[in-house]
Amino acid sequence: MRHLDFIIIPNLAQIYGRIYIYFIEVESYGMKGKLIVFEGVEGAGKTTQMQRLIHWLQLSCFQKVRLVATREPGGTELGKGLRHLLLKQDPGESVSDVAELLMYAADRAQHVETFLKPELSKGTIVLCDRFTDSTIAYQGYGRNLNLNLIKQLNAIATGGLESDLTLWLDINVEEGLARVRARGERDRIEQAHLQFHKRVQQGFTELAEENQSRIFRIDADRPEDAIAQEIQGIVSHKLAAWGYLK
Ligand code: T5A
Repeated sequence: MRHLDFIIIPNLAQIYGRIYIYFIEVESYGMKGKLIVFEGVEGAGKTTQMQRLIHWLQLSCFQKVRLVATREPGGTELGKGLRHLLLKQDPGESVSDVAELLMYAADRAQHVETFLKPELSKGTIVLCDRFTDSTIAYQGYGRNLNLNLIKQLNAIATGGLESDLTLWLDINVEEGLARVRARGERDRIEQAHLQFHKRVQQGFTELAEENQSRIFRIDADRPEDAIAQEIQGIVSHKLAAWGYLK
């Protein structure tokens, strides 16, 4: 059995206030990378499960693979500024729905162009906390903006890049919000009214129905270990199918 060789830059998690762990490969893999996305409503456990998946991949990969973790909004320097503007509790004036949509699109365009595409072209496995489905669910279903327009905007921002696998952590909205409340301070979007979050949840539900080969539903209202094990099963199956595990 061969082990993944990696270098960890240890303090990025603290710098970004949450996961942003980065492994560096010691050998080029020579194939196109894969984009694995975590999606779900507030407090579904995406961050928790991404960290656990990284840890598991680090221990169990059989080949030398470059692996990075990132997020939207906020995966680039520009994105960090946009994230602050989008999520701060008291923006000083109400943020219009269209302005919000365009800021998420700008964050994504920068992220795709300067980070995701270069990484994927090196053969990297990229784990990303939220991507295009969040815009459809939050701005489309949640804010009631035009879905076709959002799909076009997503296409412009991504240049056609799509996730190879999306893990949708499905949890009852009230339960997710209760977890967020228990954690402490809530950001601008977490403070939105319950009906908004329910519409977002409906968006994820319909997206999963429409994209069954890409989106895997995970019951996230379970203990962390059970969720992590299911995710590991799905990801190892995919990695084998993609030729990463031999
Ligand atoms: N957004 C984003 C849009 O509106 N449009 C877009 O296009 C995009 C890309 C991002 C915000 O931007 C919006 C969506 C978001 O509102 P964010 O901080 O990245 O902001 O928000 P979230 O992704 O929702 O992050 P959260 O931290 O709120 O939720 P997570 O990551 O799903 O949950 P996590 O892992 O932090 O866990 C939350 C709490 O629950 C506990 C954890 O310990 C933690 O305290 N927990 C569990 N408790 C019990 N059982 C389990 N199984 C648990 N798993 C975790």
